[in-house]
Amino acid sequence: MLHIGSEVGAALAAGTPVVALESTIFSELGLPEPANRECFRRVQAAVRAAGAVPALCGVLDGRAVVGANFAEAERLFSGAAKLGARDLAPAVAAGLAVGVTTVSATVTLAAAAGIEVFATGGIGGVHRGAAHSGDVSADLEALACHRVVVVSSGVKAFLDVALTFERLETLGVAVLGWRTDRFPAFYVRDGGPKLTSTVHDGTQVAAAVRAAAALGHPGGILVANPIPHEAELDAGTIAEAVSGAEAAARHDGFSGGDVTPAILAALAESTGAIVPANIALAESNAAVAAEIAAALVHHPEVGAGADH
Ligand code: PSU
Ligand code: MN
Repeated sequence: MLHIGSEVGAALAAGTPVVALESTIFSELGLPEPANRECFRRVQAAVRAAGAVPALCGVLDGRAVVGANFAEAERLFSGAAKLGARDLAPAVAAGLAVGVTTVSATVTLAAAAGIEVFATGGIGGVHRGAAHSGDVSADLEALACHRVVVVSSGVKAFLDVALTFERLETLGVAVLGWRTDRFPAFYVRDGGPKLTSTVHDGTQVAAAVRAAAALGHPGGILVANPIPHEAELDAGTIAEAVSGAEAAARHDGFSGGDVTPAILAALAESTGAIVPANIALAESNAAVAAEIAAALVHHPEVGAGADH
């Protein structure tokens, strides 16, 4: 039911650093064609350039795949079924042909496969208006209960960043700013709440992972890496695009798991600079994740990513 690809399996056995990748962001539910494939090409190149092996995750023919090969990746990129953590078991049991995994599902699979580091663009979180809709991404709960380091540029721009940050605290997820003391706001470097921990390299994150394991901390660590300076967008433009995209998704009556893809698609259409910025931050997060994975491998006493 859990299939670990041959390159990833060999890397894990040999102690080569591995970085897990979700597949939703590389499907058309995350980015429009052909930017989705371009994003994957750059993300996996960034992981490899830092000496780590990428492990693209998804569900294919009723198996949860960790480390999709080239042909499997191609199938995932055109996948239309979005799987969160709770959807994994039913999808596998039903023999689903193609399902792309979100952050929550991928973190679950990474933990099951013994992969300690995961990279994405932005995690899901508390949606604006959640007091009414109750829409809170399963990504947060997954971060709280699996010992996996997640590297993201904060949370997606259209969420309620302050409420998401509060929820991370409630859930006990440690948030480390990567060379920043502000929680990044996805397309914009600053703008988020003040952080209590800042790290400057992979070794410092590895030390935090080691401490978390030693102290019995049950869950993961979120490393918040701001979008690269040169790719950063204007906060005003983003605010406007986000309200437009949100209103469009609401008007079209999307609910549940369809909300996020609908807003992402509307955003991508609204402003030309959004997709390149999304790719740039995902690529940067991949490089940071690979550095952390390498630091963990070089400090083996840091402890394996066992679940509680
Ligand atoms: N952020 C992006 N692109 C994406 C996602 C987030 O920039 O494709 C995806 C991730 O897979 C994330 C999911 O886990 O959206 C969250 O969906 P929801 O809000 O339905 O939990
Ligand atoms: Mn949701």
